[in-house]
Amino acid sequence: MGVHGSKPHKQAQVLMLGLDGSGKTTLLYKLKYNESVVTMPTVGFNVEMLETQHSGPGLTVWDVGGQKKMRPHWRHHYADTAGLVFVVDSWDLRRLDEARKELHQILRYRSLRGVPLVVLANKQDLPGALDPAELCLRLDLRRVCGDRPWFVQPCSASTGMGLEEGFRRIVYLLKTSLKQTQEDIKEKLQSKGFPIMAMKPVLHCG
Ligand code: G3D
Ligand code: MG
Repeated sequence: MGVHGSKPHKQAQVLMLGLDGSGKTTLLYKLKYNESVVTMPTVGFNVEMLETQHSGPGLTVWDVGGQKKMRPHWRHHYADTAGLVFVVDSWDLRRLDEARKELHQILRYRSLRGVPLVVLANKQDLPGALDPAELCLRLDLRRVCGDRPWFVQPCSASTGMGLEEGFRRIVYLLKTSLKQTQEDIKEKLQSKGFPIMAMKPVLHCG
């Protein structure tokens, strides 16, 4: 991929969620500016546009505050979300259960049905951090994701390791699931007696 700051012409909305302290803001700015920033707990949200190569859609990434009081606001972003990134602090075993519950609750929302998910297993630079396979088990991802396209990417927002791969993966899943979505729409329209000509592509991926 290669992620840059200039404005691309096709945009897909990516919602980045996770508990407070999991590293969302750090990784967004590491990815965008290759800079390590000193973060404060995010009140509200940060939003950045990331450009992708190979004719993929540009990504508008929403980093929404993860503190308990902020979480009820997450759902206001669901309707426009094309892809979901859930960031986990893989080192903080005490909060894994809380992360699992929040993630499961998010995935139950109707408007996020079938939306691709990338779990970023962050803080891999810390000794004792869970690896992706362990995290996958602890978050019970296989069961909760069902048919949803999903992937677990190990990363470190401190070093930058795995960040581009994670967002490249969401682009890949978006392209795949968009094809499915187009098929779903086609089926729905056909079943309602609409001609296929009435369908416009939502997003054109090369
Ligand atoms: P949030 O936006 O999800 O709430 P932040 O999380 O980006 O504010 O990060 C919370 C803390 O985790 C920050 O430390 C940040 O430096 C640290 N952090 C984020 N990603 C990593 C990582 O990959 N590795 C390590 N070791 N630390 C990380 P402080 O000390 O400022 O609270
Ligand atoms: Mg933050």
